[in-house]
Amino acid sequence: MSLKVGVIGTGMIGQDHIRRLTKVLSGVEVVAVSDIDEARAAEVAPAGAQVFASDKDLIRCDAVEAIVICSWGAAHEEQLLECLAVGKPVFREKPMVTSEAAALKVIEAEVTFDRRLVQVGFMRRFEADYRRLKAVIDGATLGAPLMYHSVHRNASVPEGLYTSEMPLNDTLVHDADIARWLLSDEITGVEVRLPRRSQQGGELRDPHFVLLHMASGALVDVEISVSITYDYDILGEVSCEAGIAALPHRPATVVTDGHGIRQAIPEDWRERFIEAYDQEFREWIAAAGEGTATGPSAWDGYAATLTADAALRAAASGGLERIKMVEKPALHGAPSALAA
Ligand code: INS
Repeated sequence: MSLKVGVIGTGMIGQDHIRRLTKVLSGVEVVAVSDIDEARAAEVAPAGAQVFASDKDLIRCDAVEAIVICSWGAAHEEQLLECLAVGKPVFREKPMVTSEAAALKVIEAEVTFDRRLVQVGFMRRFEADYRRLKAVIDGATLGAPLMYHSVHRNASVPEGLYTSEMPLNDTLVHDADIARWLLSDEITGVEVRLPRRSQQGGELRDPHFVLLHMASGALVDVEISVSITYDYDILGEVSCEAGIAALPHRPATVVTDGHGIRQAIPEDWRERFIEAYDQEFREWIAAAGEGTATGPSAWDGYAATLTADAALRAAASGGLERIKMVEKPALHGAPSALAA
């Protein structure tokens, strides 16, 4: 039997997920679609799917068993709370919400429901290379992780849509989440340095150099470049006490010609993380079919929101901005290092 899914938000990532859910994955059917732009929703809705003008109606529709939210901005909070109110599993693209208060409301609603329903779209955790890297760190053959170097380069970002705060509250959240997950640690403070400004970014402040302080004392440095022009380049290397573990370069055809020997790099995140997104949804479908959620949780969404807020403060203050988390609910796993 197929899981009957409603998709809210049919922009770039929403359309990519509809393609994935209808053409790539099995055991799932997109039965409803909604968007503030109803015409666009109608255009991209798979044959037979109902098109809703209101996201609330889609969430409450009896034919919809689980929801995928890919909408933009402040609507997230209300949509998530609505899914939790009706007890339907929900996949929420990152960022989960845009304020600490909203994140806490989502956590509280899920704890009250007493079952995990929310999965947040941190797709890197589903990629085989990141999973192998984590297995090496967890195996502890290299000793404790001391530093993680994360490189996050976008060739360009959508003009007009991608605003000057987004390197820190939209792009950085991936590195923050993967650092917490790889090192099994929490972020306690954030510093941001602004290097010489790139002329390629137009009005945007680019690049950013971010330092994440972890509860264990490990440090994570992150390069965020969003106008690097060449391609979508993601790198990661963990320095441990007795060795280094790094992400491999993606396999690609080796081309030799008059310009030299080279291998192509993916153009954008849809191509770079295509398998990760597929696996993320495979696991979401399996859990949602059981009426629950696994993978990145509302707690992880909360941690990302706090990191983004601290990073924005740090960019303004030039100093170290501390993060203080509430006590971690049992529903979201073992108490964090910060809970005490
Ligand atoms: C996208 C997406 C990408 C990230 C981009 C961001 O929404 O999350 O993975 O590299 O910077 O704007």
